[in-house]
Parts: sequence; structure tokens; C-alpha cells
Amino acid sequence: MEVVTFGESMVLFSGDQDLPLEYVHRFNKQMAGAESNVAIGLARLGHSVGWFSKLGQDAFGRYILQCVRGQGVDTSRCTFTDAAPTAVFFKERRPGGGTKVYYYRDRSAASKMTPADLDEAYLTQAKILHVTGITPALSEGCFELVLRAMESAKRNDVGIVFDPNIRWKLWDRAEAKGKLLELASRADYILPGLDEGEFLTGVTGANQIAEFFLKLGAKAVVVKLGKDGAYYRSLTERGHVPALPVQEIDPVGAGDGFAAGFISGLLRGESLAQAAARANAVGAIVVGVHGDTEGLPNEEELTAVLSGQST
Ligand code: CKP
Ligand code: MG
Repeated sequence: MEVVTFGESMVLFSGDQDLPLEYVHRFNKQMAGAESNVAIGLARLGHSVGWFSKLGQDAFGRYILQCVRGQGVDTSRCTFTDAAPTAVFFKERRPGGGTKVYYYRDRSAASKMTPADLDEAYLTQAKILHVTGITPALSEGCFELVLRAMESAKRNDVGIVFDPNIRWKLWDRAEAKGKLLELASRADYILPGLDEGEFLTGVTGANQIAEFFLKLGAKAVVVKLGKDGAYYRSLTERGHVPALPVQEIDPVGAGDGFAAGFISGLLRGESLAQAAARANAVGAIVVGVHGDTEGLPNEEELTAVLSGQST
């Protein structure tokens, strides 16, 4: 396995009209979760990747497992529990554009994960561990699991990619800052959005954010700037990748596409500039499609976008 990631995935119900949820009658059933989005993105680009979670012993848990496994992701380390349900969330298509999400995930099956759910031998044979700041927000056990995985990766030369993915609905602000910085200090590659970076570091602007995380021990930082592309910096390289022209249909999942593209670049041995461009292109493609994983490109589609043949 080239990459291992883990976290909570949920069944996603998206309203079929641009209306507040109370007026929506029909919902499409899909599934999503930042880490499984990344795993699916990597599998589509031809990489071997494992994702694990704790799923409810219920129809939705089985559905999530089928979806992720069906995309070619190794799910052999997933476990089921009958002590808590699989979480769900709803996506509202806002009148006038944009989306809003509503979670029903409190005390879910995934929030029961602890360090005991980590198979260290499975993790340490990988080249990259991918973790996000969503998992540590779910429970103390989940925070401890992320910490254990990062420490084990560090001891065994597994590169660590960290996406802060701050979810304000899941965190108290002070706790978020403390715990996410504790995790960031163990990461090799950090992929914050501009707002997230400014919140965590207390400094302004992509270059300063990158400098802060490099001093904290990261090898490279890529700051996602949305419509302005991305800024990357390591000790030896720095620069800016311009955004690709896209029609924004559904921005949810773009950050995960970005992470998948970036990790794919690392695995291909690309320079930081190339990996950031690959990340930026995958993120842009995802924004143009409804759903969190449906737009994730295969290598052929991505190459066409990177070479300017299509967007
Ligand atoms: O940062 P992104 O928009 O790429 O993340 C989207 C995912 O895991 C989405 O699939 C959702 O399930 C979540 O983030 C979340 O927990 O918010
Ligand atoms: Mg994100």
C-alpha cells in the first residue's frame, strides 16, 4: 500500500433542488468523508491506498464499505460496531448558489475509534500517512488515534500529510487551535486553507503561514487560496500556482481532491511546484461536479487538464 488514511465517512443526502432543506422532498443518497474522498481520488489516479474507519453495524455502514471498496481502496482494516450508528449528513443547495452541510454525527460509530484501531504493521509499510483535522475533533479517542498514527509514521519514515480541515461545528475554538497545532508539529506536509492557516498560526498571508509551519518542522506547506490558486513553500522552493478557470458547482470535496493530487505528485517523485500544480488541478476538477467524489479525475482526465487541453 502506498498510502494509508482513516477517518469518518457518512452517508450523504443531497437535496435535489436549490431550496432550504425544510422545503426539499427528495434527496439523493451518496457517501462522503474527507479521508475516503482522498483515498478514492488516489485510487482513481492509479495508486494503492488503504482507508479504515469504524462503521455502524447497519445498512449505511455496509453501504459505505461497498462504495469505498468498490472504488479499489483497501478496506481490510475497517471494523463494525453495534454500539453506535453510522453517521449521516445532509447537503443543502442554497438558493442563488453554494452549498451548506448539516451533520448528524454526534456519538457516531467512527467517534468510538481509539488507538486500539490502529494496525501499526499495516501503517508502517506505507509511504504516506494522510490525516485530517476532522478525526481529532470527533472524540478524545479519535484524537489519541491520530496522534498514535503520526508518531508511529514518524518513527518508521512514513511521510505525513496533514490537512487541518477545521470544522467549526465540531470544535471549541481554543481546543481546535491547541490540538491541531500539536498534530501539525508532527507533520511533514501541511495543506491549510488561507483562513485555517491564519487561525492556527496567528499570522497573515500565505508566505507567513508557510514560514510558521516550516519552523514548526514541516518539510513543505501548500496554502490553498481558492479562486487565487495555491502558494507552496519548502526550504528550497517557493511559488504560486494560478487557479484554473472553473464553473463552481459544488466546492465540497475540493480540498480532498487537492490532497489526493498532492500526494499523487509526491508518490511520482515530482517537485513541490509540480505536485502543487497537480493538486490544484484535481481540486479545480472536483469543484465543477455535484458530489464529493464523483468529480475526482482519472490520470487521463487530469493529464488533459494539466496540459491545458480541457478544464
Ligand atoms: O474540505 P473538503 O470540502 O474537501 O471536505 C469535504 C468533506 O468529511 C466532506 O465529504 C465531509 O464528509 C467531510 O469533509 C466533513 O466531515 O465535513
Ligand atoms: Mg478541506
